[in-house]
Amino acid sequence: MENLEELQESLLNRVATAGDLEALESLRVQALGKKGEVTQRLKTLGSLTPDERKEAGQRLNRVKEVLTEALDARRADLEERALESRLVNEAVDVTLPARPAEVGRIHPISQTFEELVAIFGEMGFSVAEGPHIEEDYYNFTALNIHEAHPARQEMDTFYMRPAADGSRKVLRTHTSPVQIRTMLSEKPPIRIIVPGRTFRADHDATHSPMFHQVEGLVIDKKSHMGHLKGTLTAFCRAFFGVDDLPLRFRPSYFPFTEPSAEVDIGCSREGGELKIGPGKDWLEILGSGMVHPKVLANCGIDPNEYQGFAFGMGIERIAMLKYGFPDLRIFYETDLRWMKHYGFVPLEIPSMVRGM
Ligand code: 2U9
Repeated sequence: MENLEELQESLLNRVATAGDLEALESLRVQALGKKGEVTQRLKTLGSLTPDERKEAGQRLNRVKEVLTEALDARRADLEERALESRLVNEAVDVTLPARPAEVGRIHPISQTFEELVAIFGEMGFSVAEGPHIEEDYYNFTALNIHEAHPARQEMDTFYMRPAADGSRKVLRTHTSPVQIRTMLSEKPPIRIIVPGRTFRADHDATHSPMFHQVEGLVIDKKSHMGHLKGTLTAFCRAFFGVDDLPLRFRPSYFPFTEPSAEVDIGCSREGGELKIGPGKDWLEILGSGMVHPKVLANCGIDPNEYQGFAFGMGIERIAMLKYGFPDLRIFYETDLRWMKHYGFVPLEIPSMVRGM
């Protein structure tokens, strides 16, 4: 037992220099495990005289106590260091932005599209879509546009090469053929908007050979002009963000609606600047009317049982009015500097709750 002091010192040294929790545990087993150095010595106590045993036992137990304390302290120390190093290595910088700043921008036409969907969606409309290359029947005939109607002339319409049977498809001149397809495939009540590309042979500051329209259609047993006026008033007020925006309904003519009305919104022009809201002037914004009974009949809907209203407007036109673009050609120039300035930030999706 003479070298007990040395043993204790050597064990304490090894505890102090154990580099990690694993080394410390193996040291504990070497000293205090079943075959450990201290345990082995405790086992030899039986061969001593009672007095020697008492003294040696006390000393050995003291070594065991000191060693256990040192092991516990070192373990706590190593655990704390391991935790600290994990905290450093796995640190998350909560001051970093959640996602990188968006570089791309939403085109004003797409933004206007989303605004239309948000406003009419809130009113219970769903969105319908259809082909750009259309049968003559769906684009014209079913809509009560007769063979001799000026809209059918080559001057206004892009025709495809004739098929073997002489029939010619067209690039749709409005989105109305989608409403025809919907009425043919779905039973009323119907409440849809149809935003999309349309094509007409026209090109100047306010016309483009490809432009976007949104049309709407409601078919039900008791739909009437009052519903048409209410729907379009609510839409224009929400879209332009003017609660008291006045609307004027002027009698008009379209082959597919009867009666028909063109709709103006109030505005004022002061110092060359256009302001949308109550004022002295009016701006034409959309066309509308009650769906012609012949059009309903063409789609297998009994005009004696059902009636409906429809409307249509140019998306470029309403975007130009709302955001103040003077010339629509800029929309198609794919000018990135313009997009950076006039484009909209992604994820700021328009909604009736969050605003347009
Ligand atoms: C069906 C029945 C009726 C859609 C309508 C208008 C009036 C209209 C123009 C506005 C400017 C087109 O972009 S524009 O040149 N549209 O004035 N559109 S009513 O009426 C329909 C459509 C489909 C089955």
